[in-house]
Amino acid sequence: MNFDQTKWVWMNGQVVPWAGATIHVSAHTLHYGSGVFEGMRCYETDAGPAVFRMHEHLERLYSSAEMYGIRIPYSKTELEDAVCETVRRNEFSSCYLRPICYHGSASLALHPRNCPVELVILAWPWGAYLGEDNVERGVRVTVASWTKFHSRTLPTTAKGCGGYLNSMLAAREAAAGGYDEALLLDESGNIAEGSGENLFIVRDGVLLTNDESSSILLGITRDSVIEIARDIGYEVEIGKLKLEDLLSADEAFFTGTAVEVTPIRELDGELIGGAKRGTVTNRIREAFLRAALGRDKRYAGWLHMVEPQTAEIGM
Ligand code: PPE
Repeated sequence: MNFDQTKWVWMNGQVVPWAGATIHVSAHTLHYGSGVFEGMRCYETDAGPAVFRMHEHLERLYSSAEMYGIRIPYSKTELEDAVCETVRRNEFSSCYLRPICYHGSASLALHPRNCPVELVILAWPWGAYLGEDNVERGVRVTVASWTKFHSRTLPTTAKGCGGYLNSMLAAREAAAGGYDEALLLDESGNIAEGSGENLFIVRDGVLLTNDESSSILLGITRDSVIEIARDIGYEVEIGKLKLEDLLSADEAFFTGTAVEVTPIRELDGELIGGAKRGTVTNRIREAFLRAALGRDKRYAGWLHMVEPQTAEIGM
């Protein structure tokens, strides 16, 4: 992760130097996690940088904000322009983007009624989230002893800052045990998701994944993979997933903006699908990257070009 390559930050309507993008230690969000955020990727296409599914990510930002009673003080178009400006000002051809909207400083009562709503957009270059080698080899995963929070605890479909303490505990536990990533189960013991990813299983050529009834964040990569897989001709079934489904799977992979499509090699020391290479996973990963890089016309609508376009994207 390279923050040192970022020069500019979009903060409350203005582009400010990285070092000047600060908030006060009395900010409500610092104490209580009262903010919502998004993670998006901007890819380098032949027609210039393009933000993958910005529309859906911003829709989710508004909906996360609504669930926490935060009123975002900008229109969708203003935010789209702000995201593009952040990429342009930093002169990135590709990057990760992190819009975050939070309660600032005014009071530390739990109800943030007097606290201003602030919005910041960060951008930085971010390569393979779980390591370059792991994209090829697959990641080693452990089942977390922490349970994924239930939707009666916090809205699981919202990307709320405070909710990530749950993911952080699981990720720390996995790292302490020498694993690459944690898998969290829901309150019923079914699989929920990784600390920052959704899960797919491949069994007999069919893709299986769960939904919000298993306390997951409804990932935009998950949605893209479901569509891409069906377009290739794979059947995709959505339902509860148990650990035994994962252990008996032919292949398994994580999806998420940061990890894109990353194969899972083993779960707590058990190899998934033996030692054989995940052919379905590879096909899905390649098709996903072709879409994100603007090399498949069918998915051109998923790309938001950073620079205004004069001609259609060439394929
Ligand atoms: N579940 C969780 C809990 C999650 O955080 C993410 C994204 C996903 C599923 C996949 O969602 P989507 O990106 O829309 O496909 N995690 C973001 C943050 C990861 C981080 O460590 O930070 C991400 O991938 O950008």
